[in-house]
Amino acid sequence: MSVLSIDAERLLSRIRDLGEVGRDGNGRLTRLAASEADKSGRDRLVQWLRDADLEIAVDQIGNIFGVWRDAGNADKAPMLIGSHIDTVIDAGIYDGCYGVLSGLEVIQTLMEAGTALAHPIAIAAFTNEEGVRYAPDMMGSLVYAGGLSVDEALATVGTDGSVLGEELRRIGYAGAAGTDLGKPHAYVELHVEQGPVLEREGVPIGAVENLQGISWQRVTIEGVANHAGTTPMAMRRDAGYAAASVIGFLHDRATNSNTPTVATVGCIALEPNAINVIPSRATFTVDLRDPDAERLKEEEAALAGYLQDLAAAENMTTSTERLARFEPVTFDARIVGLIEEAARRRGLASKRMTSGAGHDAQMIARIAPAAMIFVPSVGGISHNPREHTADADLVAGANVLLDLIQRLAAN
Ligand code: HGY
Ligand code: MN
Ligand code: MN
Repeated sequence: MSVLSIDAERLLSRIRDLGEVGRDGNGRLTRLAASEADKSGRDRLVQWLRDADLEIAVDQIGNIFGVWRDAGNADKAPMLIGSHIDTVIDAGIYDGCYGVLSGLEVIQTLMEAGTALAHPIAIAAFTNEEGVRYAPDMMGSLVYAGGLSVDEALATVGTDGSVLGEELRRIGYAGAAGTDLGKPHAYVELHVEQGPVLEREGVPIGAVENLQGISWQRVTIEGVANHAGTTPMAMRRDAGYAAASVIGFLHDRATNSNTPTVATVGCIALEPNAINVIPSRATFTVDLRDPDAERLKEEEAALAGYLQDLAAAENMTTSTERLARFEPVTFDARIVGLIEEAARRRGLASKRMTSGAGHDAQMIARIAPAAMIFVPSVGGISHNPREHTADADLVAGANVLLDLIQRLAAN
């Protein structure tokens, strides 16, 4: 197999270019799923797919595909390279976009080299990977893998009251039924690590062998509004205080657990949200994660028990709504080994690791052999405008992807 290399400048300039699409007046990058900003990012990607003469398809949940087939492999299952281009709020420029644009770069490099492969190569930009506006996250790839019906997904109501299906129609990305590439031959996702491990150990390539379980819930606590000045402490049914005690419970339990369990309350709202009114209601999200399926269940049960005790002790009512629940996933051992081999052939050290973040790969692993390649995140920072990966690491990761795809699509 000839040792090709990607066009580094083409990849890096597209990452920077897409990273400017969807910035607000304060320069913050936010391309929430099916928003105007997401449309602009999608349009930019589709233009690059068109410029590369790829076959373009958009399915009913708005997943975008670019496919390179030739006469020799047109009827074979595609080798799929994917990720996402939607972002969180005030995001960095690499999360998701790096994997999609590297996939495009790999295809163009192979096309330009006239490489003949046994399988078509396709890239996917999956809809709503982040799940910030519409839960659950990884929604587009979950629908593609058959884990959620497209009708149910399209009917999802967002945090802003919008309906996903209507928004996809509004931005022009509600694809036709039957636009389906079918089960991929295999799936690989290249992604920035978003954590501290590779940088701390000075290793340029992560061969991701598994991904932790994810539990998202929305918790509502009902107290009683009352006067902030006249109500003695013993008489209060303060939903704000109750929410704070849950947050403290989750943080302390995860911190003191000596396990990889992580717990996050990322959204919270108090009603009536007035400086001199004891909150009558608190609504907040709980994100629990653990690589061990049993421990994740234990964490969910511990939260449920705490809420029950709290309600009794403080004379309040609590309720929970499940927003997302995904079991831990183990990736394809053969592909993980090929990632290590591809890194070694390029003189790059690699490390087997677990993904702390959710990714589209965990959904596609339900229908095809799948694995992920990580590259280091500076300071382990992500979901933050300071997210950064060195150009050399970005290029190295894309070249390992290039070699791996040639190997996987060879037969
Ligand atoms: O939540 C996650 O881990 C991913 O960024 N959607
Ligand atoms: Mn991502
Ligand atoms: Mn993300």
